[in-house]
Amino acid sequence: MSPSLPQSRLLIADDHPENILLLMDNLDEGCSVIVAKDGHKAVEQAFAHQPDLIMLDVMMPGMDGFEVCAILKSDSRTKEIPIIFITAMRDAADEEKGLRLGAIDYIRKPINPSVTRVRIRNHLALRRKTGLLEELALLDGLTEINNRRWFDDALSREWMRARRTEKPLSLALLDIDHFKTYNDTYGHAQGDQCLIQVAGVLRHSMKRGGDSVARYGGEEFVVLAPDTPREAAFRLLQEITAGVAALRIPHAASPVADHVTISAGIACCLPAEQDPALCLLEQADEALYQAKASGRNRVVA
Ligand code: GH3
Ligand code: MG
Ligand code: MG
Ligand code: MG
Repeated sequence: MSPSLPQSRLLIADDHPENILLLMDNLDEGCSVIVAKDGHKAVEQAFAHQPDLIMLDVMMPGMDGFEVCAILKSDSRTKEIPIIFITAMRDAADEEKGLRLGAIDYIRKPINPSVTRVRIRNHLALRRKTGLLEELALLDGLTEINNRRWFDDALSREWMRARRTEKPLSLALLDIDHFKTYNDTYGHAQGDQCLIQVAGVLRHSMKRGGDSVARYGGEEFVVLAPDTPREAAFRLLQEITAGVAALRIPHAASPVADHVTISAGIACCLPAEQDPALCLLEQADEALYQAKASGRNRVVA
């Protein structure tokens, strides 16, 4: 493995230490290994360390490898981790069972070390690619901040968390003022650059761990601030609007300033069971409409 590749973390679960050692001797450089000597330990280690790949024996005391696989595949924290069975169980029915449980591969003991090494390498490369694609699927291609798909999940996640913790959840919709005129004046490519710069200000304004920002679509962005009362959200959004104004991106055709400005609408609530998360978006949209109607370049909460 080339040294520029990131380290891979492997979990090897087998009740016979000599099997673990044999596998460890045949791994590429750059792999770190966590071991488990029974099924319960394997589940525990997988949850604790989120390895990139799991090599799983079937016959182990307590909980067998099939049970381990079923547990890991049904938990959102571990279900994407590829599992390879490495087992002395040679029946096609067992192999079918393992693959049906979601394992990516099934290798019979005694292993062929060099073949096993290449299989592991290939599965790790595939995992890396899948992980990259999963990350890209949640990012906006132009601004490289989170996209709408990411935000939809984040909103329902935070909505449920806020219901549990009984803490107020704030959401703000932000929209660039007179952006159509900006494109008409400076061209679409320059418009794209403007979006990238505005997104940069938003990203750097997220100083608190739980706060997040996404491109909602077009020239609209959304900020989600858990455990944040309305006044604190208002201050955050005022900082953001000031930050965008401070970029001093020239916008000669704007009726509100000689540079690019944004408007924002804030909604804040303590989620109640009967309300859908979407009502927060609707309220923020209404506040944004008021910010636009009352002159733009402002925050309405
Ligand atoms: P308002 O102040 O009311 O928000 O007016 P506006 O002109 O900003 O609003 P409108 O919705 O009329 O126009 C939004 C513009 O944003 C139109 C569209 O071409 C532009 N836009 C949306 N996505 C992109 C993009 O990815 N790149 C560029 N350059 N422009 C975009
Ligand atoms: Mg065994
Ligand atoms: Mg708009
Ligand atoms: Mg706009």
